[in-house]
Amino acid sequence: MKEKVLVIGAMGQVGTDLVNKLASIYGTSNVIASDIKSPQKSNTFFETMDVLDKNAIKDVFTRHKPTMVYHLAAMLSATAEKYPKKAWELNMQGQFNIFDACLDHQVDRLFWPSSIAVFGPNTPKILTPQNAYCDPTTIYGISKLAGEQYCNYYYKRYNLDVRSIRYPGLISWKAQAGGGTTDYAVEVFSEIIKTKSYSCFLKPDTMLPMMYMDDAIRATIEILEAPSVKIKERTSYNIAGFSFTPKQLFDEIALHEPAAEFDYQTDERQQIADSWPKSIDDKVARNDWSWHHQFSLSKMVSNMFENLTKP
Ligand code: AKB
Repeated sequence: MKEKVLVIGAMGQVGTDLVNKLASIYGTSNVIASDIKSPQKSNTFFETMDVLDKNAIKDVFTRHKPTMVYHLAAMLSATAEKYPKKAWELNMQGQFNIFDACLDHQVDRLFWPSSIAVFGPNTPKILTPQNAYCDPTTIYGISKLAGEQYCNYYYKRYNLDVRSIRYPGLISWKAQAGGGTTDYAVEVFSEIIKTKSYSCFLKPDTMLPMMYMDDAIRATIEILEAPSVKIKERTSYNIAGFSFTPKQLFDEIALHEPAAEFDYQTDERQQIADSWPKSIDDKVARNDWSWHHQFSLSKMVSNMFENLTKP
């Protein structure tokens, strides 16, 4: 069957890379990108759509008849703490609207992203297991934890084939991150290349689980392409790349830019980071759908410099 793929939240950090990759797999004319804001240019069809506007959603689904949907639109941890009610509405109501549209329009498969933010201060911090105790303290984490259960509910009750992974912090060069607690690990590259200095909003020893975007995109596509029987976890899967502290990342960056200078001015994001795991155990995803990461910290840093300094 010919796939039609709809990516919602296509202009965000994940969406930007995902749309390009999907276009190379399914063909540009079979990918529809959508976001609340319009891009200056787009290689694929583009639809401006607000996930809180049910009529607009119905219109897009009716015209394009997607067979696969990636619903990425959400407010991330740091911005969500500034606007908790708005974040709850966007993350939850947006999810309800898209899930219902997928049911109404008989979408075959749906991807919905969760996050390491579902974990909280009482979750084991080292190699956090798949089914660890979750007590998130951010509104973003609470919305993701509720959203995971909603995925499971829609799968069991309505047979909606929704699949999910818990993203760690994601590092990419095509698009900036926006509104997250792990954003320092993206911002630092452009700042060092531009100004040779970077002031970090987390303490030097704050270890967090991270992943290079190439691995994250591969995981996102692989989980949706896996045969349905392999997807046994219908809430969301832990996936891991590597973990590092700001100091470890900056030491690696200094190998590429010896003149780089770093300092630390912590803000409210430190508290969020302190509530999250330091590393993730992803053996369930490895066993169920053969997930494996490819990028290490040093390979990621080299790749970032290579791409960001290309003439
Ligand atoms: C954030 O920092 O909010 C995100 C995430 C870990 O989900 N990058």
